Amino acid sequence: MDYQYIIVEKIDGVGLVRFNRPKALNALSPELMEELGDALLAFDADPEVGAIVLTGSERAFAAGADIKAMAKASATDMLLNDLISKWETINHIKKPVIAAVSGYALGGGFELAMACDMITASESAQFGQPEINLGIIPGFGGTQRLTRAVGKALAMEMVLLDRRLSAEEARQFGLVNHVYPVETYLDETLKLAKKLARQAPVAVRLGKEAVDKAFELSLREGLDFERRAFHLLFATADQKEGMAAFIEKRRPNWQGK
Ligand code: DAK
Repeated sequence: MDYQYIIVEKIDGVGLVRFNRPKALNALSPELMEELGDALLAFDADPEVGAIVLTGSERAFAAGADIKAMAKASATDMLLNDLISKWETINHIKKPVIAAVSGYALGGGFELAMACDMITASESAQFGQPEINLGIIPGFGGTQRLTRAVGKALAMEMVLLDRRLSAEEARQFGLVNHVYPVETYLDETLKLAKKLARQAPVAVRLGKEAVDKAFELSLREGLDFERRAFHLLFATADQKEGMAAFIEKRRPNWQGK
């Protein structure tokens, strides 16, 4: 598929999406988000792909939603122009998605990264919610996902005063899995993604769903969900194979069934 604002590639079971608006620091325009949604759904449906990586450039993962595309919008324009469904696609992807962040991850760029399952960062990564400087607030989870990770005090400072987080700070708060040198962050992220792509696919899918439930359900409901998913995995060929391989002291050969 030919895209104008993203570049997609498949590498050893990993679907890689690179944002490609370098002059605008990868500002997430409606057109880019439409292409991203399309690419995510295509990778999610592709049996050759086991994990997905989203990345930008060394200078910018993404400097936010495209301010120039929003500047003149009315409240009803924002409500009716279906921005939401383009952004929401990320929340419906079944395969694990890693955001590989270098440079700016601001506003919607940071929110998009937080909607992924893991974040890796280069040492130059900078995370922030600068919307307050534009007279608005975050609109895609920045007041919710961020607050759960960093707590109320720091979230208030970030949302109201544009306090930014370095890569290392974000790692300490559990927002970021790993921090790598700028030169290697993408290669290291691809290694992590290839590892994910080699795991038992049905167990990965249910594991991702179950961890996500921890943010959405009560503990009782989350535990019930986990138990059902655990039982369901005993209906898979991969559970039989995984346990047989352990006993026979060999590597498992997953079928994704
Ligand atoms: N939008 C459009 N263009 C942008 C941009 C952005 N967010 N960020 C940078 N650019 C453009 C600049 O306009 C400039 O273009 P030209 O003037 O050359 O044409 C070019 O990228 C280079 O930027 P600078 O010249 O400013 O570069 P600097 O190195 O001096 O500064 C910077 C880099 C990242 C600090 C600065 O560009 C900056 O502050 N950018 C804006 C960051 C920001 O405020 N981001 C938050 C945007 S609001 C929602 C979904 C999402 C959202 C809301 C709702 N729903 C689904 C409901 C999200 C909202 C946002 O993200």
